Amino acid sequence: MNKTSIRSVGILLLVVGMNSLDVSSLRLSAQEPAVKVPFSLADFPGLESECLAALESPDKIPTVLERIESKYEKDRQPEAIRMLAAILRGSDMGMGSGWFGSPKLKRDWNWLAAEQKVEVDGSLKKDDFQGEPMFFDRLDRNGDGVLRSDDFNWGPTSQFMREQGVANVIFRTIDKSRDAKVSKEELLAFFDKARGDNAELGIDAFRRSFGLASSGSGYFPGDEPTPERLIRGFFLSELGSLQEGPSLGEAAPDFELSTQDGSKKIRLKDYLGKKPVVLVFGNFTCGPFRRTYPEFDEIGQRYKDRATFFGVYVREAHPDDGWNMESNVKSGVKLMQPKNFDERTAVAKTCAAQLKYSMPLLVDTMDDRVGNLYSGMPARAYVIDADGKVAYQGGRGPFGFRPGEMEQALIMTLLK
Ligand SMILES: [Ca+2]
Ligand SMILES: [Ca+2]
Repeated sequence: MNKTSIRSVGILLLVVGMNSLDVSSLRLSAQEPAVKVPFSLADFPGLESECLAALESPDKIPTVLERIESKYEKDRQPEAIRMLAAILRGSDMGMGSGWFGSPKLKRDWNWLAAEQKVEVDGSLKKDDFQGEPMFFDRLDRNGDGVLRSDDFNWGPTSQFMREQGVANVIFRTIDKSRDAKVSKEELLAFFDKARGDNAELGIDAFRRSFGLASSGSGYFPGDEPTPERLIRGFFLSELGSLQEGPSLGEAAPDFELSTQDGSKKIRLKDYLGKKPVVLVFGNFTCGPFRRTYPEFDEIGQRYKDRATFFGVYVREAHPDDGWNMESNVKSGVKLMQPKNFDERTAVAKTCAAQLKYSMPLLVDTMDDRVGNLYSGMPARAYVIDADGKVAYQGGRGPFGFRPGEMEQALIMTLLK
């Protein structure tokens, strides 16, 4: 980080909201296969114990890698294989590593530019925008009054994403209560702590208060996983679904799930073919999900008359009997992986109350059917067109879980 970006940090704090992006996600994207490849653990008997044994004796790692990777052509590996290989190779878990890839979008800036009849490398002013002014304002991510390709770039090189990465570290440091809001008291407490014995806060002391230089892993102290923890979490689907979800343009797979209060069963099919449908997958023990969900809920309220929103509650990512997180304990979130549907529903109910869900929250069944059908674990967002086809599959959480990106996809669905 250079001095300019450190100086802009105070301003960013005021203007940039919270999302799930960590500094660790500012990495290059991995190569992804164009076609999804089916994956089943049944093809690899005994793989988990083989992986765990290889961690004990690292000279066995190449043998395990050979076993899993040789089954597929190099550019057609299923996401689960890429993830497992990344763990075995000791890769940092961040955007671009393992199965943390790009979102799938039916409509992007190129689509919008063609629709609005402007050049892809040109720009679009508000007066020339064909559509509601509110849509323009929401698409204009950096608020400079024109739409350009950079408003739609969610990749690691975009200036906006770099700013958000920095802003998130600052925000998380000051938001001691971890409720995704900075209060005046929290800001003053931060100021008092950071200035030390001085009356005012200088730039060096300000910068050092965030530990930006040492927060390379993106984890809070005590949260960084061991490779063994990652292997176990992988095979429990706590790191994420081993499946990849529907492709873009595919009919949204149907499901029926109960709401967290048990008041009704929702069948997806009954809501398709009218308005777009947005699905927001998540679970309470996923810290980035808790921090980010409020933004999804705001979007849900903003478009409540134009689209149908459902939350889907899935398997815990960080239960106390799995990859338990110190940061969860500090936030008062400590629970075991639910063993039956009643237990999962009880956690979903707590989640809905604490995060103030305004959209219905549906609870996935214990076989994780919908979480696997949509690859929704630990957190992920979808936009389904009014014709029932998948228009947006956000990247896997935590790194790909981006409310702003989902909102742009939804707006473009509504513009069509
Ligand atoms: Ca702009
Ligand atoms: Ca707070």
